[in-house]
Amino acid sequence: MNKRVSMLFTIAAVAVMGATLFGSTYTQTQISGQSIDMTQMDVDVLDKIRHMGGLQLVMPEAFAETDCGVLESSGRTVHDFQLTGESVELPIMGGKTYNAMTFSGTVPGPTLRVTQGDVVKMTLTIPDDEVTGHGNDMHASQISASAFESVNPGETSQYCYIAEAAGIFKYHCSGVKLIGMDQHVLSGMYGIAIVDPANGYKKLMVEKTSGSGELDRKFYDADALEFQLQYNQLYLTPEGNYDAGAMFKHHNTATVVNGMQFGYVPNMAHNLLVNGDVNKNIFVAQPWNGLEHKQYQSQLLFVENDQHVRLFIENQGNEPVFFHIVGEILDRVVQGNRVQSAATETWLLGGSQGMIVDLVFDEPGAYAAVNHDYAAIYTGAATVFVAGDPFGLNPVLVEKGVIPAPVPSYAYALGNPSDAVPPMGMNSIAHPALNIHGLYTDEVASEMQASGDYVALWEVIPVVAEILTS
Ligand SMILES: [Cu+2]
Repeated sequence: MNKRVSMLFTIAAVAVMGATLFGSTYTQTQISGQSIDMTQMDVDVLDKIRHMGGLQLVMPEAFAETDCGVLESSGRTVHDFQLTGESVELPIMGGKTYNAMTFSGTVPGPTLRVTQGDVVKMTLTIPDDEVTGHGNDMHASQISASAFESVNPGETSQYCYIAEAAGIFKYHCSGVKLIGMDQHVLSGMYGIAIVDPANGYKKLMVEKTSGSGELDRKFYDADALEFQLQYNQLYLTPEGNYDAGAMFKHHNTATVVNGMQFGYVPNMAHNLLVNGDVNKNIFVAQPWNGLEHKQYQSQLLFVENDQHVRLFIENQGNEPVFFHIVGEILDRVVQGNRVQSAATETWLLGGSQGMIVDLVFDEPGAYAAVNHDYAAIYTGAATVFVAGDPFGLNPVLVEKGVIPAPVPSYAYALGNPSDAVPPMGMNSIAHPALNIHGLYTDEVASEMQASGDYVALWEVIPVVAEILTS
């Protein structure tokens, strides 16, 4: 291909990229003479880009180039964030598997946590036996997109940046020079970076009425018990392959939270504790009920009453998230490091948008965090929090010797699911225990078990059940 033709293809490719990814202001006229029909906004477009050999980024160097050497010796704290790109088979609801793509064998990928002003050194390694190249685009960075180049199997690449803005930020695979980016992200290659504000988080104010007509303000320390929830969709063929046609039509086959449909609902152990029978379900849908699911067995999120809880929430997907907690009010909504709302019922997240929700669970009970889009709820976006001891289990658990004394949350007996808990930050309250839960490969789950930092509930529950039923 001569230089002139090659340049035309690049222009056309950029036009198509703009149209395909960002909603087009390009018209057929503007790219007339090219072989791509812009009225065909479907899978064919991606196929044509593929046949052209990918997209070449020709955008100007809009942001300052960063150099790892300079940044590493800048005196700032440096975080070495290493990821691998791995295609693996992972389970979906209903006993089948799908062809997932992962960062480091987990969906979502590992969470990066830094403080505003720190340097991030992002290294992506693609193993020799991986079937495709991958890239990594971290939304916490502000560097030329050309830094997110594709990395081929058997290669390693890195870039560095200063995390200048506080907040929660998506990171995701950028495909092979943008080819297949949709497939890679919607098959599991996404995660978050949490950038803690340089001066820490703010204390939480909750308005309370006194009953005598006066308004009271209750303040909670900035330290909070933290969770992370990442929303996404799966678009799959019956064989478990990515279905681009379904994606273009927004016909998702599953709504996932941290990679799984209904990953945080009761299981057989909770049935036993509450109903005295492992087979008597306490929730309408318990697809990951049995011990045989190991790291995939559903687990609940346990919090104390009157405790400051901080949720890091990211919409990784292709559909909006109407975040709501059934039975609770979102006491504060923060985006970046700015308060957006307080005492609100629901907050909307568009695609690739995140927020920090601060709240206090006022009464003992079970609360479902949902994407308040009924299609999303019914296809997987229901996550159950249990606050305090709503089922009156403390006396039983103490009497049977499972716990030595009454506890303020069931996390002291069962732990909280590891994939829903971010790394510790500057205002984090440590969870009493963490159990191994998540869309992890068996290798990742065994490494976690071997570390001794996590509880393997599939081994502990039979022992506890024995005690409770004896
Ligand atoms: Cu990828």
